[in-house]
Amino acid sequence: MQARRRAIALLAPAALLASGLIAARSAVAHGFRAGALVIDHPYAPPTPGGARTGAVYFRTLKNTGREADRLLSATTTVAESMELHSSTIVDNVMRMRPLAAIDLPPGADLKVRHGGEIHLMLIGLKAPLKNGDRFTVRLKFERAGEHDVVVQVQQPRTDGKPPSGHSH
Ligand SMILES: [Cu+2]
Repeated sequence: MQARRRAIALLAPAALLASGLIAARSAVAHGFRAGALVIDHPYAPPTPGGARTGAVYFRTLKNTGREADRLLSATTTVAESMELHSSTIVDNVMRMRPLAAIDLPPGADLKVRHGGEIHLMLIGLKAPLKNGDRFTVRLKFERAGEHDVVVQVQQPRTDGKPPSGHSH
C-alpha cells in the first residue's frame, strides 16, 4: 500500500503536465474572505501565446452579511488593466460591455463562471497565462475595501458545454 501510494505520487506531476483537465480537477480548491464576502476559487483559463486579453472568474462570489456591497474594480500585475464585464449573446455573437460595478446585495450568491454572464477582463496581458500558474488580483469593494486573492490558471472543465468564446 505504501509503495503504491509513492508510485502514484511520482506519477502525478507528469499527469498534471499531460492533461489540463486533470490539473483542473486536482487543483486544490481555494477561497478568500473579505469581511462578509466570500470569494470562492478565483480562476483564469490559460491564454494562447500572443493573446492580449484573458478573463478571471470565481466559482462563487457571495455576500453573507446584512449590508449591500459592490465590487468596484480590480487590478493585477500580470495585465495593464482589468475591467468588470457582462456578456450577452445577441444574434449568436457574444457582446461584452464594461460594468461600473458588480452589485452584491445581502445574500448574493453570484456564479462568476466561464460561459456565464459576468467576468473580470484582463486587458494588456504582459505574458501568456500558463496552466498551473498563479497570480494575485486586488479586488476593491465599496464596503469591504481592498483584498488580494490568488487566481489559479487552469483549463476550465467544460462539463459538456462548449468552451466560452472570448475574442475581443
Ligand atoms: Cu470581456
